[in-house]
Amino acid sequence: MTAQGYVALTPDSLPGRLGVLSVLRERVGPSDSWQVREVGDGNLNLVFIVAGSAGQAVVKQALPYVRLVGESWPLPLKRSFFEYNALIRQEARDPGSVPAVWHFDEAQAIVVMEYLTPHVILRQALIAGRRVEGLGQRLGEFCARTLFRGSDLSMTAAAKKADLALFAGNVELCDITENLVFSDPYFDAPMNRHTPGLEGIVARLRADLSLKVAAQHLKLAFTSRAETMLHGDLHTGSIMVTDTEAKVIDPEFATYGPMGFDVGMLLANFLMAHFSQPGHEAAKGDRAAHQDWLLSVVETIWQVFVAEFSQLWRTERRGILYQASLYEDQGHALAAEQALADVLGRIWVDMLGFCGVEMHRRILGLAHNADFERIEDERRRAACEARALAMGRQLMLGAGSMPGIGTVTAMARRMDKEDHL
Ligand code: SR1
Ligand code: MG
Repeated sequence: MTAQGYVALTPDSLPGRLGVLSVLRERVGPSDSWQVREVGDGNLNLVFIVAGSAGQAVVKQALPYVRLVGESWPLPLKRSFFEYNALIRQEARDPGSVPAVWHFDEAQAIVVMEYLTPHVILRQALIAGRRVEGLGQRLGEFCARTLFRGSDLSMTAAAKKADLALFAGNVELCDITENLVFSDPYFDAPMNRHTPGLEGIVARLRADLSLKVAAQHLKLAFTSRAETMLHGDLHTGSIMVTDTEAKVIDPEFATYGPMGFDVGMLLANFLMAHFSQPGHEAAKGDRAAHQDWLLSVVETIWQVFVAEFSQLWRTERRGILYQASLYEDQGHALAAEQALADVLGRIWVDMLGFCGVEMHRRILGLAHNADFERIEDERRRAACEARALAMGRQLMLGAGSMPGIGTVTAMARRMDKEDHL
């Protein structure tokens, strides 16, 4: 027990401790009917599925340390508070995009929410070669709606500044991103690891001075440009899917940051899924169609993001930035369109850089992706990872001169045929 009375749940203790919650009794049934399983496979938290006579629920509880590493790396329970606050904002900004939150207990760092079924983690579906209908559309909309509506383009100045202050407290989770994403991959940091066989390309990347500079420019953007409320960890392990639906989970890394961050992280994870596919094929080329589909999702996410963001710009721009009073109301609607194109152009360049840095850290840093890790043959895994590393470098250094999303997917197709080891 901590000083504040926090105690980690176990499957045995959960019914006795949470059975008093009326929301759980109504949704799941009386606690003597509950079956509890701990299913958390992420890097940080406990996740329980509670099944009873009336239904099911998820109980997520933060641990006071990083689960992936152990008690030697303490991590504050307050991340649960940021997750809860991000979830309710995402629901308001893009209704139906996240699981319904039923209860929050700040002292115990517990969020009780809807159990998504028959959903699975998107990353596992992509590794298995499964497709999700409408995935790019849904994720593009989610990014545009949450990023636009969480910013000074939409919020009142007072509400935005209050949220800026609230999420500024998420110091320790931002610190993880600041170190693990933007710095550790570019030197021999203690927690780094990589697949044997990558030594040559790793040495070249770490000796690439322009790349180190680009990574720190991106870190500067992340730490200083509080443009909107980010999900903060939008990878394919933070999305649950059926064959036709996608929901976004796990926004505990939420913070105010640059618009391009979430989209960049997301596209990076689809590009890594693409590069990992040859490692999962049973016969040569049997994942080619799946690779094409993954790249089509990359294109759709970006295209839908642009279309939806533009639509919101034209219809919901009620914040303090680029006011209609300055443009449309003065007969200068064209200037508003010019400003939109400029803003999207900046998001595009940022997005490509964040995309590249995420591809590097998932291969060179502490927290790797199952897409690659699941490839047992190390030589094969290294060959796939080397292509992703090369593409990440190209995105970070070439971000300012990439004309469109088709260039990105064309580059991924070309690099997939090259040997970068
Ligand atoms: C120590 S936490 C490592 C990673 O897991 C989370 O999902 C974030 O991606 C973080 O960077
Ligand atoms: Mg997570």
